[in-house]
Amino acid sequence: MTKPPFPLAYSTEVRAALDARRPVVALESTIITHGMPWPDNLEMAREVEAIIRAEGAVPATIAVIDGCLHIGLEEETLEVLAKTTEALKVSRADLAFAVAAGKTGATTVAATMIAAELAGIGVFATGGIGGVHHGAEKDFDISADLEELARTPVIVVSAGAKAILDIPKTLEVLETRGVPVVTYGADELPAFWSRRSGLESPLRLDDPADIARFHNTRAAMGIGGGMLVANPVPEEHEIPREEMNGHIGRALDRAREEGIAGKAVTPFLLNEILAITEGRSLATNIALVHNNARLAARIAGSLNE
Ligand code: PSU
Ligand code: MN
Repeated sequence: MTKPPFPLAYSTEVRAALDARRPVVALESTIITHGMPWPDNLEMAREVEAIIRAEGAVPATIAVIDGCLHIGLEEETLEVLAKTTEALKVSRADLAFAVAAGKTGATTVAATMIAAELAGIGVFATGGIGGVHHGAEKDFDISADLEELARTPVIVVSAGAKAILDIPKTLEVLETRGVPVVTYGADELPAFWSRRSGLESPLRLDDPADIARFHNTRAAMGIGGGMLVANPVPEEHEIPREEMNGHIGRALDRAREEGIAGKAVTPFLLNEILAITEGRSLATNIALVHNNARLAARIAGSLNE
């Protein structure tokens, strides 16, 4: 194999699976370093990997460690990453910066999609994507995740856009940029912690194999870009929308009072909501990531057929 032009490392398990064309699911690392507190973050990361293996696929957690882009993390590395408070949160703009400068960077949805495509991995599981923030008409805070979905051909399995976002505006941007939004098994788009958003899903599919077929058909027709799959959190773990709306409102007020901006907004809001709900939001977040990992593994199983 030719040497890559920058530091790149595959875990043994991922390399073997890719070579044998067995199903692989990419996983992001910002959710580990910036999305959940220690030690729940490590436990979540391990469980998600175990769920993917139990479904017959191989997990590829993606991160930049000391300037090397890792596709799949060995166990010890995952633990070091979960413990660090130093990791950068890297997106399209700064993924290469972390590599060039020898830094440790956790990959967002956007950066994970880039790495997945580079590795030839077609599907990726996360919690929620970034999107259009409330008040974006004033501060232009729109996540680079949306742009990435428009350009990079990877299926992103999420529980919808995080409910801290302006979901109608997020849907509008996705539509403008030609990103299919497919809700799995429901007509209504989910809203992360809640099964309902009050918005009809643009598309619906009920079978992982149909999602894979849709993705492959887009590629065959030369239609570029990725796809967002929204997978509603299981009912027993959801926090109903009416209740979440109150918590989210309070968290948004705090962010405004404290002048939180830029990359810090999403981690701040998640942390605030964790405190307000006394940990319930975290339990739901973990449950929905598990659920997404399972679906992503099933889609991955059909992608190469
Ligand atoms: N989903 C979660 N928790 C998270 C994130 C997603 O359940 O922490 C992260 C993802 O990495 C996503 C990022 O790409 O938040 C969005 O950040 P921003 O809004 O700054 O683009
Ligand atoms: Mn932002």
